[in-house]
Amino acid sequence: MTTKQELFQQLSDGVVEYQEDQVKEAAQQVLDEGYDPLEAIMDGLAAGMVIVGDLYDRNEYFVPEVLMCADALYAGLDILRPHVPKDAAQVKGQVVIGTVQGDVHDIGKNLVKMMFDVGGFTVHDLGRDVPLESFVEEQMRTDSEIVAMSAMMTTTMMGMKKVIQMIKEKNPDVAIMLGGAPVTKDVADLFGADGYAESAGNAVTEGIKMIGRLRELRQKEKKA
Ligand code: B12
Repeated sequence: MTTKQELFQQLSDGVVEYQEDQVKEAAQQVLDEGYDPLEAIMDGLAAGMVIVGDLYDRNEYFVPEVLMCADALYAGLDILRPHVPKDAAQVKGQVVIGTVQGDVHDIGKNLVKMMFDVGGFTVHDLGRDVPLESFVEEQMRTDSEIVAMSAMMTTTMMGMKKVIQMIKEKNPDVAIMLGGAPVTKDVADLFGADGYAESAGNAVTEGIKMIGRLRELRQKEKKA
């Protein structure tokens, strides 16, 4: 019996050394041994990508290596993701999600999407490098309560502010959540967003709080 820590280490090492087969084997073993697939994704795969980020920052890795690491991570996610138990109690709401225009970083966005999905939300995923207007159009098409945007570069992050202005003009009731490495709570407040979460782990709790605040607001408006 291989311990949980050993398998999570194999997942993380496999992502860092872009060893897809090692990641696939360890992911399958996580399931065979009955360990928590969500924990394996966060403490194994995502933890490995954080190390990749450091190697990139230290110019030990460049775009080609990082791309292969991302492929290894997704190979593990494809095996583990379907086994993450879904909170099928009741649909908590609808979320439009995507990585903003000019930005192709989607690993973080896909982990947040997964958390909303298993958290019982209906998720409308626009993907990456999403034209700013598409967030507005998809929110109106689906009447989603939450619009969640991801950006991983300081340059592309500025597009979030434009989306918030466009959506709030059309429908001030929509709750807008921001996230991504360069995004902070202060930036989110400055841009006029309704919420921010540092990681996928607390994105759903923040989402539920935002919808709660929104519904309270509507109640007050009705009574007024
Ligand atoms: C992987 C990666 C890539 C991959 C992306 C593969 C993919 N499918 O995503 C590739 C190789 C394609 C890439 C390309 C580039 N990259 Co790059 N990349 C990274 C790297 C190493 C890791 C990012 C990652 O996936 N982390 C792991 C995930 C799990 O963490 P995360 O993304 O931070 O997400 C978590 C939180 O932020 C949060 N979160 C994220 N989104 C959201 C959204 C919401 C709503 C919420 C609530 C939370 C949330 O929750 C997530 C999970 O907990 C980072 C380094 C770093 N330190 O971040 C550089 C980095 C982001 N890249 C960078 C750059 C500059 C580039 C390139 C321009 C390089 C080049 N010269 O070509 C290109 C740009 C391409 C483009 N147009 O977007 C810079 C950005 C600098 C800046 N601040 O602007 C970084 C910071 C590296 C560096 N230090 O310079 N990159």
